[in-house]
Amino acid sequence: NVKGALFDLDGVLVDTAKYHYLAWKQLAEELGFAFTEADNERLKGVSRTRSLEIVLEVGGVSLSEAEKHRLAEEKNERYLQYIRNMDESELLPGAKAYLLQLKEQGVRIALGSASKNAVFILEKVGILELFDSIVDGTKVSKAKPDPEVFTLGCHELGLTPQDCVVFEDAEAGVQAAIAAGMYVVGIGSEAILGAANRVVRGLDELVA
Ligand code: G16
Ligand code: MG
Repeated sequence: NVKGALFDLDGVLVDTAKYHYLAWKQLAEELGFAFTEADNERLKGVSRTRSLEIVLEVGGVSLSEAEKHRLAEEKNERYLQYIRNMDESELLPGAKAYLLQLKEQGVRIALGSASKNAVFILEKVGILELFDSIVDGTKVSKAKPDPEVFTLGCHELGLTPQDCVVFEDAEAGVQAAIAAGMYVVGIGSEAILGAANRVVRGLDELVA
């Protein structure tokens, strides 16, 4: 019987991947190379620092730590310009309805995201108050597929892994949930998320 639900942010509740993509693409162009949507798939669920390394790898560019730090800041400034205009209409189909449904059933809700901008985004789209716990990129040191983000969320809810279900769109996130000993629902395609206990196209499929 489920007592806690842990949600990834990007790709599960909102589609921020498109804004991450625009910001990384501009950075790549500035550095003189192209960055495609296919390349962008590799950044999903991955931390900002690791994302930059992947982008630079795509362009065959190597830089000093100081330069990398500056570019990561620059990318985030651009990203913030995009997400500052987000509103409730950018919630993915079924996201809010499903959160409300769980709340009604007495299920406790936590966020498990790699993003350092998670609270800002939840506030923008108007669902921040639905969360009992927020575990984001400012709280964890180990990235998915490490289970830290979900283990901490479950702990903050005062529950055990067997009580919790994770909703994830990224393969590394599904692996993290499995490593945490939790039931995991993949959001996306069976081909990519086959390791999950169940796969649905979106949260709207789960709304009663
Ligand atoms: C999200 C995105 C990643 C992004 C990461 C860090 O993770 O999927 O592409 O690199 O957050 O974001 P920020 O630069 O805002 O700290 P998640 O875990 O919510 O899917
Ligand atoms: Mg995600």
